[in-house]
Amino acid sequence: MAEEVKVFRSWASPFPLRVIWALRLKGVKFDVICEDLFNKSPLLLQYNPVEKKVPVLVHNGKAICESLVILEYIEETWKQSPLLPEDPYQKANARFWAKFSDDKVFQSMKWDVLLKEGKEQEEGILASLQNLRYLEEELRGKKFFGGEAIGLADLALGWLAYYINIFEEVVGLKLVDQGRFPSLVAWMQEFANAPFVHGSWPDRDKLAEKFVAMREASLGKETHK
Ligand SMILES: N[C@@H](CCC(=O)N[C@@H](CS)C(=O)NCC(=O)O)C(=O)O
Repeated sequence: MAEEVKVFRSWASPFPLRVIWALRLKGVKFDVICEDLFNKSPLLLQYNPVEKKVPVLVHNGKAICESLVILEYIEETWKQSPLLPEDPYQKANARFWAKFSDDKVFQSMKWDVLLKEGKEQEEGILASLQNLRYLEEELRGKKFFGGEAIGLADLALGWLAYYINIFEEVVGLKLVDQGRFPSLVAWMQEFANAPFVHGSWPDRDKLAEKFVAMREASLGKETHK
């Protein structure tokens, strides 16, 4: 019997892209269900009743939520093209950087740089630059966070290769440049060039429009507090 593999995503979110990339990289066939997050489908609510978020992976009727948890599930279920090294220490390291992506890099960039202004934004910029410096140091001398091949940390951080440039444009500042972050810039290019990444990014102009609207709504809300 054919396997059922479905990915619930939204058009703009970077998190489902991790799941899509992992499945493509491993050559697993899947269907995509694109959710309107302002009008979530009964199926999404059924499959992710706790968080009600995308991504959700549905594999033969079983739902798995949280993108980093889904990546681990994919890795254990489809063994080809491994995302994690054998060595326990290196494995722990890859998981550390994947978590760092969500806990620090995404947090500081989206919530503090994109959606704030003034002092809060300045602090967000400093925090973002520090986080990027950590990534730069980790990457130095390596092609990918996973070494010679793309691994779990690369998929987790892959959103940077596209979204950071749009965040920068919307906010009107440059965070990542060749001079300060040569390894990171090279990694962003290598990652974006990977065959499984091609054609996966959301429309750039539409994303920029969405982030401008989010920023305006966030600042508007704050000034009327
Ligand atoms: N930590 C989650 C984050 C997922 C997430 O924040 N998804 C957002 C889209 S960017 C969502 O579905 N939001 C819907 C909502 O909050 O109602 C993951 O990695 O899967």
